[in-house]
Order: sequence, then structure tokens, then C-alpha cells
Amino acid sequence: MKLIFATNNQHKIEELRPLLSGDIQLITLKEAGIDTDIPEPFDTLEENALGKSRAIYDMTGANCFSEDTGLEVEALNGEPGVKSARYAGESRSFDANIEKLLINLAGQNNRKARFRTVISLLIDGKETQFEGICNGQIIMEKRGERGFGYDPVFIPEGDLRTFAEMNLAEKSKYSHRARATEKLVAFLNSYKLNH
Ligand code: ITT
Repeated sequence: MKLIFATNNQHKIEELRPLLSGDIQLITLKEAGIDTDIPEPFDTLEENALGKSRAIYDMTGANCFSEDTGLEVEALNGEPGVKSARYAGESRSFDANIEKLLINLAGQNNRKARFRTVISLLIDGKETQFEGICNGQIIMEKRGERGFGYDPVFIPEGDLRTFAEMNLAEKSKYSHRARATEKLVAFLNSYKLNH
């Protein structure tokens, strides 16, 4: 089965590809010849995820999926949440976003946070969503060079390393994205059996 992954984020593609079984062929927007900035205008991950997959489905008529992810920090009432990419402004700078996060958490003992991913799958125009959550905490200073986004300041529950100190397989043992993708793969496997 061929599926277009409606994302312009290369890191997401790298993380997701090894998690899909061999009979699910992931096609990137680039491979599909699509060069477009997909807007995310809504207030929830669920609506943005559907907006992205719907935009690509309407453009191509092909089965596709997208995902929207947010970092939800307890002491900041769930912020940056749906605004995670643009937390420190339109430049979407990972460094500036982390800096703003650490400043907003200065002096705060409650460092609990979670990543939440919502995948929106469109098959023959019909949507199904899958959620993945990873609980953890925000540390005081950046650690590690791998990954992207907030990875250098996030330690998942059950480990002592930040996501940026892990390789792809290690991050996927815990990650929100891997958990949502497992559900997607299980759904696609049973979908194939029934169609
Ligand atoms: P697409 O919409 O093209 O898929 P995006 O980068 O805009 O890509 P999101 O809106 O889903 O993706 O992501 C919001 C931000 O959340 C992203 O820019 C990162 O800063 C952060 N983020 C998402 N997943 C992350 C992860 O696994 N680790 C660390 N930060 C992450």
C-alpha cells in the first residue's frame, strides 16, 4: 500500500520510515512532486492534523496521512502545545523556542511535560486518527546533539537521557510519534485483511 506522508519536516520522515512494515510504502511530498507549505491554522492538534492530510488528499486524491505534534508543559497550562513550532515566533527556530521555554520555566519545580502526536489518516477520503503520548520532564539546560525541536531539553519517563542523546531506535522506544505510528500500522494491517 502506498501512502503519502503530508509533512515538510524531514526529521519526522526519518523517525517514521523504520517503523512502517515493508508492505507500507511511504511517499514523501517531495517524491510526490508537491512543493507546498501546508497551513496549520487551528487551535487543536486534531484539527491541524486533519487540515494537513485533507489538503494533500484534495490535491492528489491519493491515500495519505499527516501528523501534528505538540509539547504540553504542565506548569505552563499545556503550552506551547499546538503552538510548539512557532512558540518564539514565525522564524520557527528550535533554539529560540527552547530558550523561551526555559525562561518561562525558570524557578519552577514542576518540570512535568508530555509530547502528544495526532496522526490523521485518509483512506478513500475517510479519516481515522491515532494518538501517541510520551510523558517526561523538561531539564534546566540543553543536552545532546541528535533529534530536533525540543529534544535537547526533554527526558522521557523511564530514562535519564534526553531524546537528543538517543539514536532513532532509542527515541522510538519511548516516543509519542512511535506510539501513534504503532496504532497506525496495526490499523493498516487489519484494513488490508478486510479489503
Ligand atoms: P509538518 O507540519 O510539516 O509535519 P512541523 O515541523 O510544522 O512539520 P508540527 O507542527 O507537528 O510539525 O511540530 C511542532 C513542533 O513541535 C516542531 O517544530 C518541533 O519544534 C516540535 N516537535 C514535534 N515533534 C517533536 C519531537 O519528536 N521532538 C522534539 N520536538 C518536537
